[in-house]
Amino acid sequence: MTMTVNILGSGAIGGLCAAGAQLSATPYRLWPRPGSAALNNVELLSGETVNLESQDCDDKALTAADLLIVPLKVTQLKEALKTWRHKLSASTAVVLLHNGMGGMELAAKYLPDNPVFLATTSHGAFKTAATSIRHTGKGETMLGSSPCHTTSTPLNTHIAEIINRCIGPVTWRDDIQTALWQKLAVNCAINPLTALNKIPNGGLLAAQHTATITGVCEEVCAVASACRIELEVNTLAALVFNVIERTAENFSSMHQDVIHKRTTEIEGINGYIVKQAKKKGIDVPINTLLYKAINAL
Ligand code: KPL
Repeated sequence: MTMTVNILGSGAIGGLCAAGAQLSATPYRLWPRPGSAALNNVELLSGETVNLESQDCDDKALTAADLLIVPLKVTQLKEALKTWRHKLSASTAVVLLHNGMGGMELAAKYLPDNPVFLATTSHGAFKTAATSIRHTGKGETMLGSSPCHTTSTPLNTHIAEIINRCIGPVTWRDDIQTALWQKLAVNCAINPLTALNKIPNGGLLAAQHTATITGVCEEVCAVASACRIELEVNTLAALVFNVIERTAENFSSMHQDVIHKRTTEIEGINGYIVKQAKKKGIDVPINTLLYKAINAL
């Protein structure tokens, strides 16, 4: 059975998912946010443009034959899940795909019975206009089932296969939480620093940023450990620098949000570290500084 992929919002990552679905002949629908236009085209890394031909979005409820991909900011998630829970059957699979943390808890509250999956991607993309996306960096996607939800092995395989078509290559992670914390560290370091300094990701290779990046990694490790996720500082710092090198010419999503005066994802990124650190009684001065500096912009 081929599922119909339903993609929420009009963001850059949603656009990549739609292009991937179309190119792999997977039926899909784009559901723009009320009041905003649906995405129209995606420029691929090859320079070729995909004109999106989404199926009609009638208002019928989604079923087990549908997959809902939610590539929204974590700040938009609560409202979206509150609206969408009435349109889903309990067997509709849902994939949350966002930077930062907090999605799993919201899904546990608003979609407790659905098979929910968590994903994180390192693909780079941005909006060149309200309805146009450009893919700027090849990445990969980590996928796993939400520890707060029940999924089955055949469904896991099927969802991994579909996500692979939409925004692959996909690696299935039984320890998706660890993958999410690793990506959190990457975002805690790169996103606020690039936004505050108004530089592309590669600008962080300058020696003046090394101590801050390493300090962010140390703090994330300490908080992760208190949350029972074991990460290693040197490995984490190496990962962050690897992403900086691979995405050197890209502008981080937070930098773009700040430039376009959109709400940033700071709450779910450094804000999440600050909040967890407070609960656990850990000092995180660097993350706190970055969090406050972005909020002061
Ligand atoms: O995820 C990203 C983002 O911009 O949000 C990184 C990995 C930092 C790439 O720019």
